[in-house]
Amino acid sequence: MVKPFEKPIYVTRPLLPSMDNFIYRMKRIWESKWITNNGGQHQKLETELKKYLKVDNLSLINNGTIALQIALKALDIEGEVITTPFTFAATPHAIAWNGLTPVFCDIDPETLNIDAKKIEPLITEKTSAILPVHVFGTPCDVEKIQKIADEYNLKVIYDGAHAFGTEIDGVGIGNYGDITMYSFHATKLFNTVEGGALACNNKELKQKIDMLKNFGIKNEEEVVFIGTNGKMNEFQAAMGLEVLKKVEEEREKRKKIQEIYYQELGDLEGISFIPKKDLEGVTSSYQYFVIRINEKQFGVSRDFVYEKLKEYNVYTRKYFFPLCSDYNCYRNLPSVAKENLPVAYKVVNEVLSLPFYGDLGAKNAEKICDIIKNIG
Ligand code: T4K
Repeated sequence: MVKPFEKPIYVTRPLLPSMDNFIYRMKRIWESKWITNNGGQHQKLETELKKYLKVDNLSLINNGTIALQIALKALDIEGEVITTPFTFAATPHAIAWNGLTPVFCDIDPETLNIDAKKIEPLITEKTSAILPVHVFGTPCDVEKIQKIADEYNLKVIYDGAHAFGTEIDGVGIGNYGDITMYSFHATKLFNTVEGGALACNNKELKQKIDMLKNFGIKNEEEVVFIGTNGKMNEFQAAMGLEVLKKVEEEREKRKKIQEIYYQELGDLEGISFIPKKDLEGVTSSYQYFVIRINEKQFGVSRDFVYEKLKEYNVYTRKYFFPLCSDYNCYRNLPSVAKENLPVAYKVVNEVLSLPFYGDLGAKNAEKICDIIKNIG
């Protein structure tokens, strides 16, 4: 009989740096009296992340949601934006907050990313962009999406909130589309407490993003765009510089936990992994570990497993339940009709994000598997 955990086990925990190193950096910030607006820490982090993410242009932003809003502004997006209903609230909200209409497209049953085959029928004369999400860090079908965008003259903004470090055949995920957004929220593999960034492959666009995040200011005497305040401050950037030092070690720890989940849960009937093990050519972001539970085969539903795990003090998450297309604020859009989104409506009742962070450790991961095995 497996006993409940003494302390709660959450879906994730933030990766925290050495406190001594962080304090050392704080002292340097104090001495400099420069605490925001493109300071030294900010500049250093931007340079280091550019290398780590293998992108040519990167602009740090104060969080991923504002970054998405800025990306939409930077590309002068108007009218309708095709996106996925299987994502965090921030994705469609950024679209709607910019006065645009999200158009929800169904998802691929394997990757749970937007189904590129279903994008074309949703394009109207009002469509100006596609905003796919690399869900749980799995790359979208970037080639097919780009082909559609080229054919219909659409912009592509990727929500790469989960895709820090994701690569396709060694190419950083931020090199695809016009702009890619990263989130550096506390719950992400790499964090700056709150934070984010935009990657793009064009210097002029990076300059425009830099101005948009700073009120549209070009210089002391010229304000050239309706900008916002999307600046990352020195404390966030200092956190990022210290967290970055620990990211590789964290990825290794997560890799081991992932192996345990694969090994222990792989043979259970009715449990599958999202994405499938070892996607060819893909370097994982190790952001989430997600299973899909087929109630008929496993014997009990996803919701049953979620509730049962709570009794053992394990707090999994049903990311991304409910679908964004089910929120009150989007329910009246024509694209939310259930018959248009059959895969998304099925999948959203089957997914479960298991605890996944380095400090979880092998023993706890094994114990979580034992609990799950005894439920089914
Ligand atoms: N696009 C996508 C696809 C996204 O997933 C997100 C964010 C965004 C855009 C927007 O990016 P940001 O504007 O956030 O940069 C969390 C995060 O707040 C959110 O950033 C993230 N996605 C989303 C998937 O997860 P919640 O509401 O689930 O967070 P919360 O507070 O319930 O935290 C989850 C668990 O993490 C807790 O149960 C315990 C643990 N935790 C959390 C925090 C904040 C800690 O141990 N310590 C902490 O400080 O949204």
